[in-house]
Amino acid sequence: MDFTIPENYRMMAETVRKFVERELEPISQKVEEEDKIPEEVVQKMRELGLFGLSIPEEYGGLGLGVLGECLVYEELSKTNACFRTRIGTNNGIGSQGIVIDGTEEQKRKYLPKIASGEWTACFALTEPEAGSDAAAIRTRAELKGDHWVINGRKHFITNGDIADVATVFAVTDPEKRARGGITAFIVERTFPGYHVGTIEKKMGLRGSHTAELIFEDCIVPKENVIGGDAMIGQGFKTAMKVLDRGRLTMGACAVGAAQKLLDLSVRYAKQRVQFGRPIAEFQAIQFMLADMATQIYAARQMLYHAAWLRDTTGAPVTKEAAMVKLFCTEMVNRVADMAVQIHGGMGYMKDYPIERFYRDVRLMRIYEGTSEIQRLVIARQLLREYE
Ligand code: COS
Repeated sequence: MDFTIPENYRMMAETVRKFVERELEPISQKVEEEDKIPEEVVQKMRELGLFGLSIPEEYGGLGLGVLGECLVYEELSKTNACFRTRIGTNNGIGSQGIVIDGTEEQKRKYLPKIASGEWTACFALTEPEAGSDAAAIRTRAELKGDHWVINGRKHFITNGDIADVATVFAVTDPEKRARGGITAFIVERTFPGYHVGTIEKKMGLRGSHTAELIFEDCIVPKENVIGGDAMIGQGFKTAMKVLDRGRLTMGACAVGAAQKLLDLSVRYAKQRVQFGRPIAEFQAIQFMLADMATQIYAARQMLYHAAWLRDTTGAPVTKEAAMVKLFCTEMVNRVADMAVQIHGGMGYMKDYPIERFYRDVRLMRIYEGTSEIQRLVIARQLLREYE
């Protein structure tokens, strides 16, 4: 076993760590209050190549493997979560449909713009009646001559308000649905009939927006079916493959946030004096710190192993990705709870980042597949292994 992190990944993670410390962390509270990332900061993120971490070099990205991408996400997740969400859809769910299943022409047309951050990409699967049950989507696409006409409504779409291009999933054969009846389309914001609806009000993740996308007789050229004609009806599988990959990177976000919560908690416990000594000297606090550190260690090992497995074998690692998403996101919620407890009243105050992390990490157990869906995916794969 070789646990050495490749040098180029280590250097990239180090660059991002410094960028977080110098540029992002100092404005994390301001972004929270204004619910907006300043454009000049987004520009710096573009210059660092952060929008194209996962996109192959031949299409303008950095071409990092999943492990490299995870290391970067770990660092980026040590500050306000909106920063990694800003680049997250371009590297993950917004681009991966094209990276994994797109035609060469589609890759050449769209990926360079997504990788550079000139365009923002998003993933439009979820609908009011289809969340965990993704195959229940109602958005309909019908072929009329040389184009498709899409009608329907998507919601909770991360970066939906600012996206220039969306991967949109629509039913093309209502009989077949998940098995041959759902198709993935590349839909540009400027296509007729594409509308951004309400921006949703959330518990946290301020600075990052989720929005409704509404398609009213939206005209999409025939060549924008992801993967071309041969992939008509295969969109549900594309969605599942994209989510498999996203679940690993979500694990990295959880590990990074948990590490930051531990760092803040240790520092606070060493300087907060009660009963005449720093609270770090009390066993009650030490046990919480020990539990936090142990859980982070376990989560990080499984994350790196699953990412390495995916990079070296090229296999989808569906079961491992679901395990990573489940374990890491549940872990960070336990860690956040302990961090609040260690900080006491300060942990509940808005002047301090703990409260923000506590709200933001809660979403990780829900989006890109709830913990319950991860358990379902793991159990199904597991049972199949014993057939
Ligand atoms: N990779 C490739 N193909 C996959 C797959 C994967 N990971 N998972 C499922 N499929 C395929 C199946 O093999 C099946 O095709 P075949 O019959 O040809 O083999 C087809 O997709 C349907 O699969 P399944 O029967 O498992 O579909 P279900 O409707 O039972 O749903 C779950 C599967 C629940 C796993 C899916 O709906 C899901 O992931 N839901 C959560 C959605 C989500 O994460 N939403 C978050 C918002 S988007 S950010």
